[in-house]
Amino acid sequence: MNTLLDPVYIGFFGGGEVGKTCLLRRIANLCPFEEELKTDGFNYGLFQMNLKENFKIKVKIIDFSSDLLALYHPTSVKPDHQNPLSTLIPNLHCVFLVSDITSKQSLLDCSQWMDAIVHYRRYSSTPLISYILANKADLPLKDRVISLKNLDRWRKNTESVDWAFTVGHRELGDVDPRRGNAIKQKSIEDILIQLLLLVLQRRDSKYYKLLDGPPHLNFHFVSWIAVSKEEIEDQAAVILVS
Ligand SMILES: Nc1nc2c(ncn2[C@@H]2O[C@H](COP(=O)(O)OP(=O)(O)OP(=O)(O)O)[C@@H](O)[C@H]2O)c(=O)[nH]1
Ligand SMILES: [Mg+2]
Repeated sequence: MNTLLDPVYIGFFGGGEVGKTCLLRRIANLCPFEEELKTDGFNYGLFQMNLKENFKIKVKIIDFSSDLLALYHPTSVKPDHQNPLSTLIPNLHCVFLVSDITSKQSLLDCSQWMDAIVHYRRYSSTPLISYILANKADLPLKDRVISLKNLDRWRKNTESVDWAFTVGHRELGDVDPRRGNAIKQKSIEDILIQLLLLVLQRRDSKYYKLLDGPPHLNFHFVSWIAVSKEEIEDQAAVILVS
């Protein structure tokens, strides 16, 4: 008998052009090198994961445009007025705050997003796992302005962020430690698997225990929906129930 566990919701947040959409495309195995257009509202990626033979779980990843922070920052909307962020953020199990290793401003943008996330989750009872990522770690050392130390300091100051990693186009080759670039780097796929195991252990421990040994995770991309700013208010609610 197949058991379909409750979906896991993940959100990607951060400033413009840090590479959120490219990360999501990479997970979905969709043209990783394609020049990305600026995201208008949000992208929604649906995945399914099979755990051993009989457990399936839907993983829903939402990649929010950087523009939405200005539109729906808690200080720019009427208190308690429903908007796409107030609909989606309280239900997330995980947030990835994405910065760009070549931009200090991108860390400040993550701080602003985190403030908005904390605000919109103030009545939420869904436990949250959160990551700060410095993306584009494939770029040469001379272009980098964020070290893993900066990132970890940011994480500790923020208090509500659990993990810090650097990521970058794996396709461009692994970072060569002899060039002094060996800051802690993980592939986004490995990070995602770590996260899903955490969610399963914490939220679905009953099923996790039934798995005989560590699950072999089999991750499939199912579909991709791009939602424009015009459609966003209606679509946010639809995505929660789909
Ligand atoms: N070197 C390098 N460039 C990347 C990487 N990921 C993305 N880029 C480039 O960064 C630019 C922006 O990427 P997007 O994925 O569109 O950025 P975004 O965060 O979705 O931006 P918004 O939609 O404006 O919020 C593109 O030109 C990508 O090719 C990476 O890992 N390494
Ligand atoms: Mg984008």
